[in-house]
Amino acid sequence: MNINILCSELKLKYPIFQGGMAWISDAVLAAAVSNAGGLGVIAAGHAPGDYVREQIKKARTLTGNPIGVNVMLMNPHIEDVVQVVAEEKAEVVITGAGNPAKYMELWKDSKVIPVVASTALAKLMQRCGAFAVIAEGTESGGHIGEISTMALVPQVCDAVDIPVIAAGGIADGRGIAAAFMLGAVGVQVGTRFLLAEECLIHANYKEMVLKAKDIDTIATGKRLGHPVRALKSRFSRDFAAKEYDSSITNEELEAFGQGALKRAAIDGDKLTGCFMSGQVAGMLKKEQTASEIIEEMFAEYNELAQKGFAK
Ligand code: TUI
Repeated sequence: MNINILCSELKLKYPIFQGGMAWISDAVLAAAVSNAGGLGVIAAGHAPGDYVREQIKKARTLTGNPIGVNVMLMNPHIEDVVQVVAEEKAEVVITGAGNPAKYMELWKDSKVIPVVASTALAKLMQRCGAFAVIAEGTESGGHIGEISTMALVPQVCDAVDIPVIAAGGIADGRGIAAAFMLGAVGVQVGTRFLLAEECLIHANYKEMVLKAKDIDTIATGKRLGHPVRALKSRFSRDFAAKEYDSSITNEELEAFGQGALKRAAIDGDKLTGCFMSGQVAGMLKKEQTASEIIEEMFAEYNELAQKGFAK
């Protein structure tokens, strides 16, 4: 590969970020990805600042390579987490689920890379001093925007002059090639890392990802203003049904979803857990180490490039 700006600026071997998945992306997974030459990312999710500090410190004992922290802006402990991330000087701060403009000055020692689901937010983030943006399409797992990766990435690339990283629907070398074709300089991958050996989620979660077919994810929660993509399950079907039930209040619906991701990731509860996943779950057939995942993806990409991207 030619000189890549993410690799040179962030000291990576490969221009791949591991997605910051709440209750999932911890120090162990992040360090494994960073040791494999990508950017490992610790997810703050809904956790308090102390948890985030402990995870950053732990990751530093497991890898000497750069790491990222994903700050989910709907976190109830957001002000604490914002401070901890500044104090611990993560090389990269990735934000999701909102607009991080008011925190950018505080994070001046880090490279700030907001996730955007629109060109408007991408332009605003460029004006606020973001190093890059992640354009995340609706194929992703978790909290999602409206636009597909195929349509979003080129429009964001045209809207800004800073580097763009593509996310959503990317799980192999073909996805990397497609991202580059759309103008991105790197990729963020979440769902495939659910099947990393270093990803310590409940075995039921991994089994559900392995069994999933192409049509087995569903987006719920539009009524509450934050749609979430997850594997079809008892919980997601119940949630979808309640969403159309006008006798249920938004507060009741919100309460029904409370803690559902933790019940999936930690307890493996197939009945009440929310197993967040992207649409690529149907492509994934095996567990591998983080290093094997990254090496395989870029070997596939390199083979495609060598053939001039022809079949
Ligand atoms: O944030 C994510 N993915 C997530 S966050 C999450 S935790 C959660 N749990 C329950 C409900 C909601 C969240 C699970 N997965 N991805 C990044 C992302 N950011 N996708 C979409 C956005 C986004 C959406 C709207 C970013 C900014 C935005 O608007 C900003 C504004 O206010 O203008």
